[in-house]
Amino acid sequence: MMFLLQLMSGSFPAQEYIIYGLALKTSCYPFIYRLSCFGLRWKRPSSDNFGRKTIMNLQSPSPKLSIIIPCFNERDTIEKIVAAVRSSPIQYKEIIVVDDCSKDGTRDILAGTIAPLVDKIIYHDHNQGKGAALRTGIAAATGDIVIIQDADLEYDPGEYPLLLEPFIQGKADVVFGSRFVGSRPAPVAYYWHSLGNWVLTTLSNMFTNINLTDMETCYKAFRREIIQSIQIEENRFGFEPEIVAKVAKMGCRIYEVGISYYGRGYSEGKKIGWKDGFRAIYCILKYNLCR
Ligand SMILES: Nc1nc2c(ncn2[C@@H]2O[C@H](COP(=O)(O)OP(=O)(O)O)[C@@H](O)[C@H]2O)c(=O)[nH]1
Ligand SMILES: [Mg+2]
Repeated sequence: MMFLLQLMSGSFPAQEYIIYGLALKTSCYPFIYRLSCFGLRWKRPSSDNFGRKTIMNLQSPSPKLSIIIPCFNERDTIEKIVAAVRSSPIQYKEIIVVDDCSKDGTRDILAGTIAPLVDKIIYHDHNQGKGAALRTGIAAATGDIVIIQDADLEYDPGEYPLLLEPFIQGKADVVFGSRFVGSRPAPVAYYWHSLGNWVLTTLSNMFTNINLTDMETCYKAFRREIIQSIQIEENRFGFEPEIVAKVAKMGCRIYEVGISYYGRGYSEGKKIGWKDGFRAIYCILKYNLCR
C-alpha cells in the first residue's frame, strides 16, 4: 500500500529502485552460473530423450509388469506379500524375488511355498544390501515396466494400477508412489521418520531441480529399458537418492501418484536406520555433484 501511495504521489524513487534491482540481478548471475557449473540443473527435464517407438509400445492397455522383491530376513511377511502381489489386478506380470542371504528361515519358505507362485528366485551367497539385490533383480527383468516391491507389508500391491496409469497413457518414463500426496485414508507414521524423509527429499530436490514429495518411497516404477540402462552403484539404501539423481539427469519424464502406506516398526523387522540417513545425504551430493 505504501508503495502504491508513494508511486502515485511521485515520492517513490522508482528509477533508483529499478537500477538497484538491475544491479542486484546482474551481480547474482555469476553466482548462479557458478552453481550451475557445479552440477546443479536449472533446466526443466526434457521429454524427448527417449524414442517415440518405445513410448508408443507402452500405450498398450496391458503392459507386462516385472515386480522385483528384495528380501532379507522376512519370514513373517514374505508369503503374505507374494500372495498380495499375485492377486494384484495386473493382467501380465512377472515376479522376481532376490534373497540376500537370509538367515531366519526365509530361504526355506522361498524354496517351498513361494517357488510355485513366482517366476524367478535368485539367491545371493552373501548379504550385500537392498541396492545390490535390486541390481540383480532388475538385470533379470523382462517386462515393459519394472517396479520395486519391498518384502514387508508397508506398501499395497493392489495399487499397482495407479502407478501404471501414466505409463499406459504414454506420459511417463518413471513413476514414483508418494506417501505424502493424495487423500486416501492412511495410518499415522513415525514423526521423526517423516521429518527425516522430508529433509532428504528437499535436499535431493534442490540438486535435481524436480519437486518430488517422497524421494525415499519404495514404489519406484520405470520403463524397463531406462532402469536397465542405469548402472546401480549403491549396495544398500543409498540406491534411492542415487536412482533419483540419475533419472533426473537423464531428463526422464517423472510422475508421482499418491499411494497408501502402512509403516512397520523395528520390532516388526524394519532395517533402515539413522546411518542410512547420513549415507543418503552423501549419495545426494555424490550423484548430483560429482557425476
Ligand atoms: N536384499 C536385501 N534387502 C534388504 C536388506 N535390508 C533390507 N532389505 C529389504 O529392503 C526392504 C526395505 O527394508 P525396510 O527396513 O522395511 O526399509 P524401508 O521400507 O525403506 O523403511 C525390505 O524388503 C527388506 O527385506 C538387505 O540387506 N538386502
Ligand atoms: Mg519397508
